[in-house]
Amino acid sequence: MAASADLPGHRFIYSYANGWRYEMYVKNAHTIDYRIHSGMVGGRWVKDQNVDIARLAEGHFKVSWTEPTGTSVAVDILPGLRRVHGVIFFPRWVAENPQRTVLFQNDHLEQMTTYRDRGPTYPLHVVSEFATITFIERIGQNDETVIACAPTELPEGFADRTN
Ligand code: FER
Repeated sequence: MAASADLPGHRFIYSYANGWRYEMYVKNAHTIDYRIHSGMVGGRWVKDQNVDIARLAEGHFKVSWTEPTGTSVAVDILPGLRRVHGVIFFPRWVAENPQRTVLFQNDHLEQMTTYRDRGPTYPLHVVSEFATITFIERIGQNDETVIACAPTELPEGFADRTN
């Protein structure tokens, strides 16, 4: 991917240093769809999460947002260097019961905000990790077929592809 290229319309698969593997499709300038292939909340997937995208420099973007669960995330993506750095701020209730968030979140939004409002929120569980981008694909914006099933429903080896 050219260093000057923009994020929207791209799919990234990346592995954090702690072993957690994530897939993000930047659907457009303010929306992502994603799947979590492994890690504390492996199996979770989300469409139409509103995000802020800031271009910090040529080839360096920061994507940040707050989930309906109360989890906040700030991810720096450097496609040309195949590098990511993510900071995830989990509320205490997610750290204590991560499996409650392992689902297709769009079908359970009310349940998630109910958990969020019940808490406990603090102390936050902060995870700060570097990741390596293992797969980049330029798809185009607003394609609803890119993230359209659970990680468990994908063909064997889907997230293992490298390029
Ligand atoms: C990421 C780190 C965390 C990411 C999503 C999350 C799509 C979401 C975490 C959660 O809500 O559990 O790099 O990319």
